[in-house]
Amino acid sequence: MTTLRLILGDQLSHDIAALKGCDKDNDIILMVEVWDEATYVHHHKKKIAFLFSAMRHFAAELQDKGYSVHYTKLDDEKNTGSFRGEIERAIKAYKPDEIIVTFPGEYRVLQDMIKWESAFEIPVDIREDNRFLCTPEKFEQWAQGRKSLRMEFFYRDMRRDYNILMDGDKPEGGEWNYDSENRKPPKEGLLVPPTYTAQIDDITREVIDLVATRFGNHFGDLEPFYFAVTRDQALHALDKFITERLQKFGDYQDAMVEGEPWMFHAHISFYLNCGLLKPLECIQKAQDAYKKGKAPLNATEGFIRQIMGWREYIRGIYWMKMPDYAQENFLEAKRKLPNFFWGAPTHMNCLKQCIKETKENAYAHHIQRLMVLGNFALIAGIDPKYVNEWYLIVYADAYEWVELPNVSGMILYADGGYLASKPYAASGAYINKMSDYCKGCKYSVTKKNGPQACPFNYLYWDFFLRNEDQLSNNPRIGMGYRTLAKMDDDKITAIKSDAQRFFKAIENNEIV
Ligand code: FAD
Ligand code: DLZ
Ligand code: SF4
Repeated sequence: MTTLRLILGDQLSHDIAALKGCDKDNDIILMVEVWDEATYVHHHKKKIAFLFSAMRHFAAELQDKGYSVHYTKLDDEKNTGSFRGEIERAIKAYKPDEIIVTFPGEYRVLQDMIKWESAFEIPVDIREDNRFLCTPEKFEQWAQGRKSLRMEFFYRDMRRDYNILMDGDKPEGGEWNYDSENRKPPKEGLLVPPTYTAQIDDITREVIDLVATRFGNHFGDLEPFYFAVTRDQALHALDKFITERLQKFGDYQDAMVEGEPWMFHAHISFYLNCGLLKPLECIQKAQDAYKKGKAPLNATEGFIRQIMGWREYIRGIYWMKMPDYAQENFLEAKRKLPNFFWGAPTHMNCLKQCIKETKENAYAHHIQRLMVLGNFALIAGIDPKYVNEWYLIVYADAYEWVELPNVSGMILYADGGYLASKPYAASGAYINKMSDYCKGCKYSVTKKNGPQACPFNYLYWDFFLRNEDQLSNNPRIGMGYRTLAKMDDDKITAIKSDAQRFFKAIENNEIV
């Protein structure tokens, strides 16, 4: 009996479900680089190079372990360019009795997979993805009967279930969440350790050349390339975070500094999401550092909450709410994405820096994604479909299961508050407090109106004015509407006219 076992580009784990029970003498492992996956959105060049190199290294590791791997490279002459086409070719070549796959990370791929059994007339076993800490079924049970969901309660249950940072049945230190200690602005002369940098080997070099030739028109810088592409390297990157950055992760979690793209974050999302790292090992390493007195509780809890709480919660919402979630647009936002998101010039220094770093690294840290880029997309009323496409393209860690709820739910409030209790709208004052971007900006963050004023200031109020019907009855933003009610007519007129001038300028592709 021969089984064809398909491993996708974001399933690079040696204990992935599709490999369980593999008969090395008879079974074939199929891995394919396909044009369709690299171009259904035009992924960042660095993201494609990262994934193809990690796939090739993973295939070589499997071969070393004695598996028979059929690997299709992108430029193989007979490559059909799609999962379906490649499976069809493998069926002809190996005549398998069964196909085994692991549950994919995107709804569109699952819809295709579900049809393979009838299309190929071979049993297809789609196995649960064993790399997550909460199954979609368990999440749905947790969510059932709750009117609105809150990550915090889900996270507490996960801490209890996995006995992480627990002191008996109480949270370690007495609190579940130490976020109030995690909002320090950056101070002058903060020394940020460099991020992990891998050496380029022959496999990665070949992939970089391939991506340069075949995907030259995609957004983003291909080189310098420094991502880990094997599990060993990814484990080094994780250890480097635990020993060099975790200490300050909490304190400076929300801080942004010009020229410091990495700050004290972990830079492991790309490795976690493609399977090179496992969530529980990251959590346990952080917990061990805390127990040995090498990391404070606010940092350890904050880091663990991101992985055990947010990451699992986001995935639960995705699978529970798809396919409708992708169409949500509660605020009826319709504007196109301004050209500066693709690198055209802008005078807004915060956006310029975050987009420049995104282009260079296929990475921006959470607060840049949320409070600069996302905040702008929200208050400028950009259509969720364009914002989702952008985030899915530009970040090396982006797959729809994690990108879509973060964008539509967390930043755009497109789901009407299902995921987040209020829109994360902020004026320039927040960006000025948490970063040094405003120092180098053409606009004045203290000016509220007029051509010199920081656009975030008037767009913020214009956002609340535009969306009064949908938002004014939300108790968590009542304060904003009470402030608006006290503004005189001249102030309201100035806000609206500044916003109109700004929108007109971006529509005309003027530099704003
Ligand atoms: P750290 O800040 O060091 O956090 C540690 C880990 O926690 C991350 O590696 C990640 O696995 C997890 N994590 C933290 N926050 C979240 C979150 N909100 N959702 C899911 N996991 C989280 N993350 C992605 O992995 N892929 C995406 O496509 C993605 N898109 C995002 C879009 C927007 C608009 C926002 C606001 C956030 C998005 N995030 C996404 C979440 C978060 O920004 C990234 O996980 C994080 O910046 C990755 O960098 P890091 O590894 O240094 O994370
Ligand atoms: C993102 C991506 C890219 C760029 N290329 C491939 C590929 O050639 N082969 C592959 O198996 N996977 C690729 N991926 C990851 C898939 O898009 C991902 O597995 C699906 O989106 C499901 O999560
Ligand atoms: Fe951004 Fe406004 Fe500060 Fe300029 S002044 S960097 S636009 S927040």
